[in-house]
Amino acid sequence: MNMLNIVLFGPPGAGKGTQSAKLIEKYQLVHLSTGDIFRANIKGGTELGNLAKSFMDQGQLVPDEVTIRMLESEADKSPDAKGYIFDGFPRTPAQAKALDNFLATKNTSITMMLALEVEEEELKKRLLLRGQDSGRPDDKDPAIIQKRIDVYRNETEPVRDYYQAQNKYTGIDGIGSIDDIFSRLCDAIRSIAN
Ligand code: B4P
Repeated sequence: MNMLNIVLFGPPGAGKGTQSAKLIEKYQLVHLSTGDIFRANIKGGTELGNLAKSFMDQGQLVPDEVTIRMLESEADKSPDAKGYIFDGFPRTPAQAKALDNFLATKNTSITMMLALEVEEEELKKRLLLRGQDSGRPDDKDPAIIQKRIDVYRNETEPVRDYYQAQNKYTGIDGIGSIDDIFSRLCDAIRSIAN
């Protein structure tokens, strides 16, 4: 059986983490969130965590080399997966190329990119709201939130073109209730994966 490998894409606060939680349950996929893995390392006080924190607290991307190595070792922990949801990865074209090469060594590939589309004002609102009780330092400061959005526009948006060139890109309206957006994602998966 072919694996179902989904890149869930979108700006900070678009709902990637929120929708991933629902998708992994429905499709029995392995969830690989680079943001979550970094935060777990920060909590555990590991060397990787300390390095990641110095970038994340500034709203910057963690360097590609570190992120790619970490993602691959995390994916290797689930060799029998029916598929993966890549949440917050790839965030640069170099990460996207590395992911293609990595999956090729497993005789599989990305099935589709689903890109959540949400405008900037709504993103800022959601992140500041989460910042009130999540304990995430990168959600508390409007200047850091703006920096993350700028980094997304400058460094991450080209990843969309990378998948568009492979005919794997689908845009999804990311405004509305969490359940409505989830239905849109499921409809897209149904029409593409079959
Ligand atoms: P991430 O952890 O990926 O965080 P994020 O972009 O803020 O998105 P997240 O998934 O958490 O939020 P969501 O949209 O679900 O990255 C954090 C940092 O880690 C990056 O800035 C970077 O430094 C580093 N990093 C991670 N991956 C990296 C990589 N590959 N390369 C380099 N660096 C990397 O939700 C946001 C909020 O909106 C939530 O509070 C949610 O409840 C709310 N929400 C969701 N859906 C909603 C809806 N429909 N309506 C209203 N609110 C909604």
